Amino acid sequence: MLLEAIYHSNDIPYVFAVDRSTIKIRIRVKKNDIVRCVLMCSDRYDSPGKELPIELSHCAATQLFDFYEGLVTVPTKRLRYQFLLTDTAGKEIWYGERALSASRVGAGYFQFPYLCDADLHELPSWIADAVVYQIFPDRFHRGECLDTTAPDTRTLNDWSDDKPNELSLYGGNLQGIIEKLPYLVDLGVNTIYMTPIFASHSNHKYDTIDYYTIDPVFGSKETLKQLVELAHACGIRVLLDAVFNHTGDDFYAFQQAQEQGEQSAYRNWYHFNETSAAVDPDHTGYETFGVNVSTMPKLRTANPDVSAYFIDVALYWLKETGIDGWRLDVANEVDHQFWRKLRQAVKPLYPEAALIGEIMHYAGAWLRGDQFDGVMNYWLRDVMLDFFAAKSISASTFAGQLDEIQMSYTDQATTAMMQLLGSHDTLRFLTACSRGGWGWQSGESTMERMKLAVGFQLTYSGMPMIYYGDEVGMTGKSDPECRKPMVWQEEKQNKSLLAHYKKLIRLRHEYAPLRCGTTRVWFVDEIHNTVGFLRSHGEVTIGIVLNNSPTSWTAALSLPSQWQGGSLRDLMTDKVYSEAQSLSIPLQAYGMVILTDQH
Ligand code: ARE
Repeated sequence: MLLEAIYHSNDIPYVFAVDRSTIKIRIRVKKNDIVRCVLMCSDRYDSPGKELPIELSHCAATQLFDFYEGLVTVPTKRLRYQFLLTDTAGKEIWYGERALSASRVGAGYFQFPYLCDADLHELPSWIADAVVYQIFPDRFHRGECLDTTAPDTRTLNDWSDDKPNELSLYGGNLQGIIEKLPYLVDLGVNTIYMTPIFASHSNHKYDTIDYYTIDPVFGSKETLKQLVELAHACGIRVLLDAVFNHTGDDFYAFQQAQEQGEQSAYRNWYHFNETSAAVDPDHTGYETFGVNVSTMPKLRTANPDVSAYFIDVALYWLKETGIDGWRLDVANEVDHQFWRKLRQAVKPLYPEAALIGEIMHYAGAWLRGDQFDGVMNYWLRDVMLDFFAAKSISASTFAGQLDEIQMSYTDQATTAMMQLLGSHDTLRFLTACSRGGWGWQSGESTMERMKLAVGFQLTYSGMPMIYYGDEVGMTGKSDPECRKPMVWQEEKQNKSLLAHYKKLIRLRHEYAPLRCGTTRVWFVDEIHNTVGFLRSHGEVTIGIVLNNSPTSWTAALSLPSQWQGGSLRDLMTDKVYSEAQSLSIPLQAYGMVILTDQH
C-alpha cells in the first residue's frame, strides 16, 4: 500500500452534505492498490467502539489515483469517522485525522461536526433536467420589433453575410427569439441563456451603459417580460448574463468618476491610479477587463456601494421579469465576498434562480455552496476537444480526466455544470473537428466525431449547453467568427446532425439516469479508442458506449450487476439484445450505443 497516496480532508470535495441528513465521503488512494475500503462512523458524541461500518465503493480512477466514496445518513447531523483500508496483499491500515496507523486508536477520527442546513448547497429543482441553449441575441433572429420607441437606424449586415467582424451588427432581437420559441421547443431545449441584453453600444453588450434598461435595439423591458412569459408557457427557462466585473466606459458612474476625478463619489467604484505598468501598459489610468480594454473599466466590487448597486440589478430583473437566474461574467476575477453577498441576497427570495459562473478553469473555490451553483465547464470542454476533435488523448486518459473533474467537485456542483462544446468566445466544435490531427487528415470523419461528442455531451452529467447553430452544423473559428448569424435556411442546415441532437435530447428527457444518475466509467478499450460509462438512478441503469475510432468492431461487454435477466435495448437503433453474463455489441465506426434494460 502506498501510504503517501492516501488522502482525505474533512473539507469539500472529500466530504460534503448532499441533503439535510446525508453526507458523502470520499477518499483517494494509489491506483490499483486497494481492494476494500470501509468507513467506520458514528455520532461524534458516541463512546469509542460504537462505530458502524459502511462499505465505500470504487467511484473513479484518475491517472494516478483511485477514489472510493459512500453516503452516510446522519440522523443527529453529527459525524465522526475513520477509514479501514485493505490492500491487494490483505494488509490493513486505519486512517483518521491523527495518522495512518496499524491501530484504530492511533488513527484518530475525522470529524464532520454538524450538518448545518445553512451551509447546504441546495440547487434549483429544475437544474438537473436542464438542456440549455445559448443565444447571442444580435445573431439569432431578427424579429419584427413591435414595442421599441427608437427606430433601428443602424446599418445592418445582411443576414446571409457569414463573415462577422468585431463591429458587425445583424439586428437580431428579443422579438426574434420569441418568434423562434417553437423552434426551440421542437429541438427539445428547456433553458435559454442569452449573452448581455442591457444598453450598450457594442454588438456583444459586455460594455454596459445602463443595467436597468434593455438595449432598445433588442427590445424593452416589456419585450423581455413577454419573452419570459411565453418561454415559461413552453416550459423554457431564461437566464441572463450579468456583467459585474466591469462596466462600459459610458456607464454614468465611470463617466462621472473620470470627469470629476477625486471629487466624484464614484471614483472609488473603480481602480484609478493604483495600476502599475504591468496591468496598465497603455497608461489609461485605471484597471480594466483583460489587458487595457479601456471600454471596460474594472469595478471595485469590494466597495459596499458597488456591491449594493449590482445586487440590486440582479434582484431587479428577477423581480420585474421572472427570469430564472444569471450567468456571471468573468466570475473568477471578482472577489468571493461579493459573490457570497449576491447569493445571500438572491437565494432566500428566489431559491429557484440559478447562479452560474463563467470560469474557464478549475472552479472549486466558487463551488462550495456559498457562491455559484455551477460554472460554464470549459475544463470538460478542453477534455472533449482533446478526445473527440483533436484525438490527442487516449480513451483511458479521457476517462481519467472525466473522473478527475468529477472528483474535484461536490455532487451538486457536478449537477449544475454547464457542459458546453463551445460558446461565443471559442471556436465552434465542428470547426475543431474539421482540423487535421496526428495521423489523420483535415476533414476526415468531421461530422462523425462531432456527432459522437454530442452523443457524449447529451448523455453525460450536468446541464448540456448547446451554442446556437451548433445543432445545424454551423462552423467558425473563435470570436468573432463563431458569432455568424444563425442559419435558418433549411437547405443550408445539416438535417442529419439536427435529427441527432433532437433524438439525444428526447432520450435525455425520457430517461432520468441520463439527467440525474450517478456516472461511472464502465470500460475502456485503448485499441479501439472506445469508452463506456454507466449512469444509474434508482433501479434504472443506462450504459453508453462511444467508439471514437474509424474501425467498426464488436465489443464484449461484461454487464453490470444491476442488469439481471431480460434483454437490453439500444436506444439509438432500437435493436434488442438478449442478456447473458456478457454481451457482444457491434459498434459502428464513430458510433455509439445507449443500452437499457427498461423497455
Ligand atoms: C474583443 C474582440 C476580440 C479581441 C478582444 C481583445 O472581439 O476579437 O480578441 O476584444 O481585447 C467581450 C466581447 C469580446 C471582446 C471583449 C473585449 O464578447 O468580443 O473581445 O469583450 O472587448 C478570459 C476571461 C473570460 C472572458 C474571455 C473573453 O477569463 O471571462 O477572456 N469571457 C467573458 C465573455 C466575453 C466578454 C468578456 C468576458 C468581457 O464571455 O464574451 O468579451 O466582458 C484562456 C484564459 C481565459 C480567457 C480565455 C480567452 O482560456 O485562461 O481566462 O478568458 O483564454 O479566450
